Amino acid sequence: MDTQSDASDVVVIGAGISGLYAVHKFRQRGMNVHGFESAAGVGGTWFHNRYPGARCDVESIDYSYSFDEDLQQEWTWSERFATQEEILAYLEHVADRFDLRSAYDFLTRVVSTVYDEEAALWTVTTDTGKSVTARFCVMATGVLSATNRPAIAGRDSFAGESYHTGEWPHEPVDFVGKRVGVIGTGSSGIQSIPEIAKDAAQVVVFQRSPNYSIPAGNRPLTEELIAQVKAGYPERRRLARLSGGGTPFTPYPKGAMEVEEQERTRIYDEWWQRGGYLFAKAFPDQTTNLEANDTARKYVEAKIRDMVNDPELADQLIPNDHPIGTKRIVTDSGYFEAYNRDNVTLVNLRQTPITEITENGVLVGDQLHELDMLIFATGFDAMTGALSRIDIVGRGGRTLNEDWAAGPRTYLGLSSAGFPNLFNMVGPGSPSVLANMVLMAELQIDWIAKCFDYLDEHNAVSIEATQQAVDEWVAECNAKAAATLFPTANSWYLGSNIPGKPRVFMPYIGGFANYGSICAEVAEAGYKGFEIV
Ligand code: N01
Repeated sequence: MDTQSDASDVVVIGAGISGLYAVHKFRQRGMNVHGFESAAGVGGTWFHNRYPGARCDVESIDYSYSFDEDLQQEWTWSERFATQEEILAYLEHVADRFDLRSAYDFLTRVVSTVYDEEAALWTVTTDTGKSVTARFCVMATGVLSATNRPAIAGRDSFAGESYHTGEWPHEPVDFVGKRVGVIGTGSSGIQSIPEIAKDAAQVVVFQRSPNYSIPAGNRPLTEELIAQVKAGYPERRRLARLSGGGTPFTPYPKGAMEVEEQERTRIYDEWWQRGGYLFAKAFPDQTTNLEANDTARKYVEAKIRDMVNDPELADQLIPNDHPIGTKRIVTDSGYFEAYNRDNVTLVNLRQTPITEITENGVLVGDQLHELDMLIFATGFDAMTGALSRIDIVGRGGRTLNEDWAAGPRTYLGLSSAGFPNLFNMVGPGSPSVLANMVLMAELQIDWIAKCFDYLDEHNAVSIEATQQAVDEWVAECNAKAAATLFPTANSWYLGSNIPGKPRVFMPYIGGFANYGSICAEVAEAGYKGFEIV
């Protein structure tokens, strides 16, 4: 291992959507930016999640950068919901177009970042022995990037091929003629199962909790539609910024219980056609009022029963443990219909849990499901996992892991008390996964860049959230979540999928537009709630 030390103005950790834009924006300010990325290339989530069927559930025309008009005019999406491959090609194009790769050390994992109070500098150390000192540190480490392989007995003893959807190999995986087991029915499992079933001899789905999933209604984008979108992009982006989730859609103006059943069904039909997770937003009270939620749930249950031929199987595929929308509704292509195939079998782990994974397959009760391949679609240590794997040491030797032991504690999701000049991107305390990640990242990075301008104008060395601002923001985030049905679901939003993780609703659920206004007001008020030295 060679040891080498460098100095920069700012270190950006991660080359996904937020890291790439951070590098570009900070360089535009004339800053010397050093990036680190553990993968071999750019793309973050879209570099790693190459499993069959992987697509984004936000429409391609919205899930793209807005910061450069030429970029958004030049790039043309081919489908309504883009594949992983196309999104990765887009991010690679952005990296080339703005020469972003040159900022990065790839295949380099950051192991620690330590603040030196006297020098007011962060020292970022990596697994290659290289370290960089910088005034600012931007954690663009991703919220669904630390994979979770649950500690099922015998987990590593399986002798066949084994993959995690979030660490999918770059070489093609051949399913033809194979018996494939899939553990997990979240978005990754639900997107991949129908694709795998097309080639595999047999697919055995090990389901612990059924999930709501709604067909994407994916289709190629016509030239006419593309021309229309490109002509109206500024307005489309404006509406997205005024919305609750960073896409240009607003719910029906009345609550679900304020309209007659016929009108309610008409609206559900309309939002069903829109496809996917957006269905949770048809009515403004759908995820705050259980009675309203029940109407949405019943509508979707009937649809699932229509799609699955065997009524008993349909029963097992319909969730009964959470209000619809309080876990991310999956956006699928042919998931429920896949169970009508002869080669797809459901194993209901609520009836009989997995006993152990063996050399030959998965033992459930006393039945061994013999497999050639086992796929873990078991998700992520979401929102905090990637950060917790880095030793982040702030003022007075205080670590972020200690500070967040009972759940993440931030002001605006951006900053934590005791960690000057360290910014966290798109994470807990921000709308994060509840919003369009691309616009979310742009909002925060633009805010940070303006903050850098302010610090320069005021000859200031550092900025840090005050303890009081953090306490108040955490209380605000908790209050916003408590006013919804979200905390009633055992979701990864609450860390419930990771044994021992504190049960705290992590994203700010007050809406993307509100969050943007709050951040702007804080800046206009001279960075209210921050201590600037
Ligand atoms: O992960 P998940 P994911 N034994 O945590 C099961 C985004 N995303 O990768 O619910 C048996 O949702 C677990 O069961 P349970 C999107 O935001 C988006 O699928 O804990 N099963 C669950 O079924 C999404 O929400 C897209 O009972 C076990 C599954 O594994 C997020 O990423 C595509 C188990 C994990 O589901 C995460 O999705 C992909 C065990 N011990 C991802 N442990 C798009 O469409 C876990 N499970 C854009």
